[in-house]
Amino acid sequence: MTGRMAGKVALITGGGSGIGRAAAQQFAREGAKVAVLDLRAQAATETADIINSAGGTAIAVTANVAVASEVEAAVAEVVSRLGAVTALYNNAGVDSAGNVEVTEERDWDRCFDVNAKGTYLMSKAVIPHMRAAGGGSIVNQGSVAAMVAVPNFAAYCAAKGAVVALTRSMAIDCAPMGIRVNAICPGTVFTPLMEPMLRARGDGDLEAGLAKTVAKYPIGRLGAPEDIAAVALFLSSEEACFLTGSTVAADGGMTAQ
Ligand code: 1HS
Repeated sequence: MTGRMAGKVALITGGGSGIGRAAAQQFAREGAKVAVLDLRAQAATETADIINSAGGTAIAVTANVAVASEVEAAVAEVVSRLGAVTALYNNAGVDSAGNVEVTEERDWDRCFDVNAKGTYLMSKAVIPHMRAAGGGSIVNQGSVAAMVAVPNFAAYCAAKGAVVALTRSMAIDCAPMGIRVNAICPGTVFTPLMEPMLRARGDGDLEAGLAKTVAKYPIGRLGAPEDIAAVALFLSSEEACFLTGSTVAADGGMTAQ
């Protein structure tokens, strides 16, 4: 199938690597013009270059999603270069380590700033353009950690829970504007974000940490970035026109147990 995103302008945060890069490529392949936003300019540029070399249309923009002025400037740049954003994928995220007792305040704040506040700030900046364009789709990155407890991941569990609750809130507020808002709750995907957690779980041994983690997944493997990107693509396309306020588990059965 091709052209599922024809005529759309997609903005993907955390597009410089992992799930965000896979999503940027899939959205572009389906005809979207893609803005790849990342904190790391070089990573964003690399993703945009990959897409442009393959015949797609992409631009790179740099911003910290947790800083309002940077978000506003980045969205203004995207709108002036590509047009109104009609598909926003709030994918950028950071993790945390530790239970409540050992979590440092600055790590708690960073986790909420990027995961929860970043989703709020990006959506706040994009919604006026989306509404003026007649509607669109917002996909927020939740996590299985919003649905079940993950040991020693307190701030992350809480921040992702906030993202899922915010998704429902935005969905009902944005429905009259023709904007659908859904969340994906991925299970662990082997990306740079997850490597420290996996290593710690294996007491420093990445392979051991991976094996322990895979054992939690009935499907017998961790996710690939492309697995999650495909769900984001579906939710952003017209095929999902009756979905809003939904939380889609993309977790190989992890939360079905
Ligand atoms: C990707 C993600 O948000 C992971 S939370 C950790 C879940 S698990 O792999 O330890 O079961």
